Amino acid sequence: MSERTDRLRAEVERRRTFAIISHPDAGKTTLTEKLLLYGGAVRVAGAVRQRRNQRRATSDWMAIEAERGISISTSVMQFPYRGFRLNLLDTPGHNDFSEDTYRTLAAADCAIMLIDAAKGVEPQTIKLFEVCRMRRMPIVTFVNKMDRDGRPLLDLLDEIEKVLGIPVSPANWPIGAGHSFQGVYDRWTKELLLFDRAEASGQKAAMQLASLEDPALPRTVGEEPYRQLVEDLELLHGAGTGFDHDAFLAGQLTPVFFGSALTNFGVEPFLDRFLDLAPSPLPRDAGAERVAPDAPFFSGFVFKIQANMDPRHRDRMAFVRVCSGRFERGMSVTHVRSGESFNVSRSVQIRAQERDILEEAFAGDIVGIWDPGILRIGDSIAEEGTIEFPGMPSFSPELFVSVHLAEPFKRKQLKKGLDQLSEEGVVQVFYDRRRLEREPVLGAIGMLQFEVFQYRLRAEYGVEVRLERLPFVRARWVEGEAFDADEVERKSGATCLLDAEGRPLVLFASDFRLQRTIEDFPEIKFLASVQPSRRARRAA
Ligand SMILES: Nc1nc2c(ncn2[C@@H]2O[C@H](COP(=O)(O)OP(=O)(O)OP(=O)(O)O)[C@@H](O)[C@H]2O)c(=O)[nH]1
Ligand SMILES: [Mg+2]
Repeated sequence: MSERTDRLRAEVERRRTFAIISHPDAGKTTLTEKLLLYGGAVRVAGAVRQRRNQRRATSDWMAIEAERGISISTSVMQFPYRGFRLNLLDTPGHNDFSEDTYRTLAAADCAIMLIDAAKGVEPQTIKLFEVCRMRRMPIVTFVNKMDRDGRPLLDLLDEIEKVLGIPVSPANWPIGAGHSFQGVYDRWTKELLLFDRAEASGQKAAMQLASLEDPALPRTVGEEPYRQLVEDLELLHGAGTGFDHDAFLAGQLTPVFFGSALTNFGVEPFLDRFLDLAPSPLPRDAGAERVAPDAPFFSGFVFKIQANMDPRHRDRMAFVRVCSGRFERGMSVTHVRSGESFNVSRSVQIRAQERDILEEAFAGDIVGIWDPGILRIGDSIAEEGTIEFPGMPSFSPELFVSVHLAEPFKRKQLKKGLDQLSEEGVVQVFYDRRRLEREPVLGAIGMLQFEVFQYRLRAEYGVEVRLERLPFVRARWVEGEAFDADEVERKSGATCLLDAEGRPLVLFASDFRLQRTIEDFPEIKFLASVQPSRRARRAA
């Protein structure tokens, strides 16, 4: 027993599970790629914005991502480094895909927040930071693109503190910026790390250790960068916030690192320090219980579902964040919502779209399992069938389209695609109350979601659809015995539909209409978000 507990503890200790977040284009995927490079998981890092015949980023593997050079869904990557086991989640920055990012944050224990040195704190970064703060998640800041001329760094730090309202503590400091960016000074070890330009950005950048006291240093790095570094360090010494590890773990202070993911400068020292800073998996709330990561039973939850990741095997994979115990291939687990048990005969470790058979996993790990047809985002699975982690809410969409099939005989494929893509959360799907599946309505937060839907429907299901914009801007689920869809439609001019679980939802053409309806029907509750219903449903 105790030997088993010791093993569990040791495995939990060496796990680090983190998400990379930021506004679009700050360099999350590029940094991911470079972390994989240093972790030895890829030999040559691919350029994100690929040109024809060039490699592309491991984590932006969907065709539409490579085409556009943006990430549209979270990629999961696992790799070992220095005895640690890393689970990295590369999230999409675009606002239209923010629900995917929110769900991913539930599976991470800490976050790396990227700031573009030239652009500073951008709107989407603020939103994501707020989500992390709500979860009291520790955040490490990486100021990226130091190879470009950016803003004065002290101003930038000031902006992070003011806009995000979190004290910053620079862990290292760059020497030179833009073309002259050549290294970082580690404020904790008091070492200066100078980088050699790599042959190509796909290769590691060699590093040399130097001392600030070395009289030859001004000559090596240039008089001006040297003078600036000494001056900045003095300023920081006087004014900078000291580092407090507990405050960091509580999400009340963020250490800041500088580097350039593109040229690899600063990536390695960042990774080394990050692993020391980042927490290993912590206990998690499951209803009234708190589940310890080294508890003697396996438990976890699904935070993402994706089908057709590998065009050769059209299958449906659920991404499970392990929260406790030891997961073992072939084990029998209970699907907590339905109480049904199933055997996890196929489980994989994921690296973007590549998979390796996974025999065992521990708290913090992300495991890919084949969905036996009952799993939904937010579902818990456990060795002991009573452990249930908080579900993932659906938020009411603000954009709506109706779906029209170009070839009527493909109705069956359309239905398959609709079911799958809505269960993945690509879009939400709603049905007419009377004609049911005839004319589905799609809901989304952003237009790009519809594009992805259309693209994937074509690529993965061979179905061509035309989408027609509907004039609604708000939707609310309704609760209350008194709800009578016909009456609400008649009186408020709204439209009532059913969601995929058969729950009524009302669409409004304006905020004014919504307000009026709320006033007209005081006995009905209008909800902007809902938890998945407890009812188990078997996918067709
Ligand atoms: N100069 C410079 N460019 C960089 C650096 N890091 C990334 N880039 C470039 O910035 C662009 C966006 O990089 P991505 O890594 O795709 O950004 P992202 O944050 O993953 O973007 P989304 O996933 O779409 O939110 C690409 O053209 C990169 O080559 C850097 O350190 N320096
Ligand atoms: Mg990306």
